[in-house]
Amino acid sequence: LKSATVQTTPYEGQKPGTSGLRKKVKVFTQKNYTENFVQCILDANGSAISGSLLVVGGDGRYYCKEAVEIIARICAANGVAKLLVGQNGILSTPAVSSLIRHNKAYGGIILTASHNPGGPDNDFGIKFNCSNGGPAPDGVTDKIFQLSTAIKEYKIVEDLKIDISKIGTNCYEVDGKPFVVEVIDSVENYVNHMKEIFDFGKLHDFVSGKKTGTPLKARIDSMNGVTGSYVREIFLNCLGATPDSVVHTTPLEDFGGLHPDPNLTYAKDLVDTVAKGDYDIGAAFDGDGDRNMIIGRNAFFVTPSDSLAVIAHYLECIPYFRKNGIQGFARSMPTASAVDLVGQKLGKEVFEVPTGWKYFGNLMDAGRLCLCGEESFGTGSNHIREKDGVWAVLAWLSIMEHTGKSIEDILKNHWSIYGRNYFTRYDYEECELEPCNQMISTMEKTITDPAFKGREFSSLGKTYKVKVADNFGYTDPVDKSVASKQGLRVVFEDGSRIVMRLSGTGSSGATVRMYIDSYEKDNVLGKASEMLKPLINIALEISDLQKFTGRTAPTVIT
Ligand code: VG1
Ligand code: CO
Repeated sequence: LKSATVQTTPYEGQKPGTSGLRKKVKVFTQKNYTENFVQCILDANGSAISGSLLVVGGDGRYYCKEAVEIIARICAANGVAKLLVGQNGILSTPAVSSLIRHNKAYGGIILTASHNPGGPDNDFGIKFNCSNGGPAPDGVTDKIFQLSTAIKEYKIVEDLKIDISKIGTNCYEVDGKPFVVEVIDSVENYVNHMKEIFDFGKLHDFVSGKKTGTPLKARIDSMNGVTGSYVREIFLNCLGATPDSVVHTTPLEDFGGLHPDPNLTYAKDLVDTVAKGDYDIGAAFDGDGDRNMIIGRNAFFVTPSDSLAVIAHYLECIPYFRKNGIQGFARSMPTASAVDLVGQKLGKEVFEVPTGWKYFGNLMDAGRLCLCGEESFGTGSNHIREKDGVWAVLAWLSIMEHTGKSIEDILKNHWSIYGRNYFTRYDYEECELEPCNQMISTMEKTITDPAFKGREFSSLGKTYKVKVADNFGYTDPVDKSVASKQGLRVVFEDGSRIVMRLSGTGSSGATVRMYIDSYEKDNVLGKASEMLKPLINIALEISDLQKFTGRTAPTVIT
């Protein structure tokens, strides 16, 4: 086979966001659009690409298979030595991270728009991960974007054909050099990795009912996303769960029309079913398998911020942490600070990073971080460099097995020790971009005015006094790289916080995210929506959100 050089012209807007480039499928299918971006990923890595091993796969959404073929042809022409490709192009995001690490690959290309809907009229995405298995840092994504604004040509092997439906090794000769595509089982490596981390023997006895006499009553909902194949193997075959414990386990190109985002709005079917039925645990994942939602009996909701703190508290019941030790913890800035309290008690470092998993990687590589999470249903550890939905459910099952308690009792016990961070997030999706930019810049001016500090805001009989307010900036403790303007935050005297930022994962318009966090030492059994009402009113007042967006209510509340 021979490579060819194709002339092309740049496309605007190939700027990776919080987690890769995400656009409508129709944008990616424009002539040379995908080709340009893939060539820029390779070019951003310079000569290291020649002779390299890359992992390629995605969440199975519409256009994944076509994209795998394009990537293979371009990689072949650019001197990549070998690709590991998931069968049918299927690999969850955590599975790619694990494969990169286990195979000491140079990196990986992940095809997903995560929790965004799929199908011909919806979203697609491409993300590059580095040799540590984690999302490329800002320095690399900035370079990819710069290259995309000036690209003139890409290299491709037009005649390269691979059957990615068959497991096996395909060898080619390209420009006189060998090029190999190995199509691998999508789940095997990941499942083996989970077996090393958790005590599958104990979990089997707990889930199958050998320990307690009755099988665990679970409803694990893959929302027609990529986790289906992983969930069937792990929960049914390895842990002996009853067949009806898992639902929506066939990955579909359009996720069956579902919005594969595990939260109270888009996983409503799960929440309603668990609320009505007889279940000990309900769980859901997003399209690419890195997010998780955990609910208990009667659909008792575990906020992701609390989930992180509880796992931190019980880390020692997981063999991986007994073996490797417990380093520090971390959370993204908008995430409620429940885990900080566990860190304090255990004498561990706790880091606060900008939104997006890429900021955790350096700390993990430096041996300072073993567990981290985000309020956006992301939880994970240093076993890989992505958040990991199935891992989170296995962690929760380990805690349930270890304590013998229900999810609700585990949370109530946690709050009685540490106090409770009430938390909610309001999303205003698909707003007009310009007014949202104006809202953020106006609010930034307001809150960074020196007169703002010390101001008092009152609503529904509660008064909050401003302690500090800024646009969050972060200096990486390891490589000292700086990320500025990562979200507006107003912190009050009692530690309560309002955070406001624009989403970096949408494919059209703007999504405003408003995060409200309030800590109570003793009053821990209230209703979050009631407890947070005053602060929500104050946030709407300070931001003037209604005026700028024209919205009187959010599209999603969690
Ligand atoms: C959102 C979440 C963020 C998460 C990111 C990627 O980003 O808020 O916490 O890391 O999605 O998650 P944004 O910029 O839209 O707020 V996923 O599951 O898309 O890989
Ligand atoms: Co995701």
